[in-house]
Amino acid sequence: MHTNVNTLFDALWQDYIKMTPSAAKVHALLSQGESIINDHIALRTFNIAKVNLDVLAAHFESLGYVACGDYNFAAKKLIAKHFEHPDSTQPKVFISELLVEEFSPELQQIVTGFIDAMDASVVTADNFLYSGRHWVLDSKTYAALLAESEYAAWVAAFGYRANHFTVSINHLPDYDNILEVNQALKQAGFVLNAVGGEVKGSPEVLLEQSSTMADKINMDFSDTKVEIPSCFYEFALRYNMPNGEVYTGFVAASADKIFESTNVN
Ligand code: OOG
Ligand code: NI
Repeated sequence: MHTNVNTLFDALWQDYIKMTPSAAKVHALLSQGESIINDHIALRTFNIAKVNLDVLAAHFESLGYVACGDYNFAAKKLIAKHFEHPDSTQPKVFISELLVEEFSPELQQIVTGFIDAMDASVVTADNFLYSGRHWVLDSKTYAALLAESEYAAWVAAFGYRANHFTVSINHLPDYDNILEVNQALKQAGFVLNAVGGEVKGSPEVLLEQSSTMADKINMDFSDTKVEIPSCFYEFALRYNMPNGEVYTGFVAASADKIFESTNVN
């Protein structure tokens, strides 16, 4: 486990920009040399005891993070929690887990095989949250998973690492609203996730979000290389609650669409 929040996020970021070359460019475009505050990052996993949401969360809880919200995505067959740090300038963390038992016996067998192949010590190692994949994967197995669940295929291919970082628009000096951010991104040639509209959420639900479509990388499967979606970048603008405090939760209906930023098509 890491002993310092900043070194953990630095390591997650370094891994993330290797998987997501466009993120470094987006970061440069929006920051204009200033620092960027991350609203949150997200991680994905399977709900198998050795690697489930709680196992990932323990790495953050040991640094002072506390579970704050529960989310359910029935159609995608996954659940999620978000975690906050007492220092509100630290990124929130959104962790989801796939409900493996709700899928076909074939998918269950494939995923169980991956997790069985992992040494138990891997999940408590300092670097677990940016350690990537711990199993052999061929392109046919990836395709079989993809046919049932984009999420399952993504975790199978990329393993343990940040799925996205999220720019806090509230802390961007040069932008007042999410439409301006989206416009700047599109003008620079980045492709936004348009599922359900480019802007997810509204001032009424106290959170507006947008995201790029994931970069495509040439994945080295055990049999061949295939271009597949890796990770994406998200942008979030938060509004104040009636009591004057900023809303710190997530919005399931919006999150449901954000997940699709790693869809193959
Ligand atoms: C998480 C999608 C949800 C948000 O901010 O609502 C999310 C994922 O794609 O793993 O990040
Ligand atoms: Ni997110």
